[in-house]
Amino acid sequence: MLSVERLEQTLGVRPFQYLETTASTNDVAMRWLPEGAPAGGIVTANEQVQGRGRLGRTWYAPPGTALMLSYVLRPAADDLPYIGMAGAVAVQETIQALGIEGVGLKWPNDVQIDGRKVCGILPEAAWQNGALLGVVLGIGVNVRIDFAGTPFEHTAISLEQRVSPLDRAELLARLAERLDVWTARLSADELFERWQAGLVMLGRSVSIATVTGTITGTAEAVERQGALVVRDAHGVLQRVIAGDIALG
Ligand code: BT5
Repeated sequence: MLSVERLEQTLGVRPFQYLETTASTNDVAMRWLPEGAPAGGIVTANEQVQGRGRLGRTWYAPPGTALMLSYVLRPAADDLPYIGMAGAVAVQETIQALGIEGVGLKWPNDVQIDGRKVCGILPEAAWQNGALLGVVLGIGVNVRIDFAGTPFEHTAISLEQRVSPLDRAELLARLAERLDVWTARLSADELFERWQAGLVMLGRSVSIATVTGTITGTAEAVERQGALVVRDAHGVLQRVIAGDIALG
């Protein structure tokens, strides 16, 4: 069970907000930023009724079944490209520490177990008068969502399908510690290298839906700031900054 008392036990002195129900933890954290939300602060909820994915998509998580958090950063603007990487690597490490195998990253920042999505990541930056006020790193992890009969039956997975039972408050504290480590080292080569090493699609045939169309080819590499380099059917290298990748 998540509760303020339980989270105080696992998070210790870390500033946090716990909501039984909220629209989106990212929205709460975005409102907290101008009020002085500290780096490392966390917003979490038991239920999110308007959870958001990228590009206006929705995030599915019935009450009590998932870890949903928004982690506050006060980074330099130059470090913005690395924040999603830090989230993905921190989640991957947290899941691996549970003894779960087959954990990989799907470009740019999904975390998968055996090719099924277990976590989605949504970093959002807040600006004030042209200056970066802060960033909210939204993370949703499937802990015990039963996907049977949902549109995600064949593409998603929950942690408890591998290790059960799990304590969400404990899991949150462990993840927060890994986020502290990597968000303190956003521009470190080691973060990039771990992210790159975790990516499952390098060297494989992919198709990527971008806002300007679909690119098919071989995922050859990732650039230091996260762009994906794809060799298309004509042998031309294409650089993709944002999109949705699928195998084949
Ligand atoms: C993401 O978007 O994967 C980012 C999800 C971020 C969610 C967290 S929860 C805490 C914080 N507060 C928020 O409001 N959001 C963040 P994207 O790459 O666009 O993937 C979304 C797509 O994944 C959906 O369109 C579905 O196809 C699929 N999906 C939705 N819910 C899922 C789930 N629980 N597990 C696996 N796939 C899911």
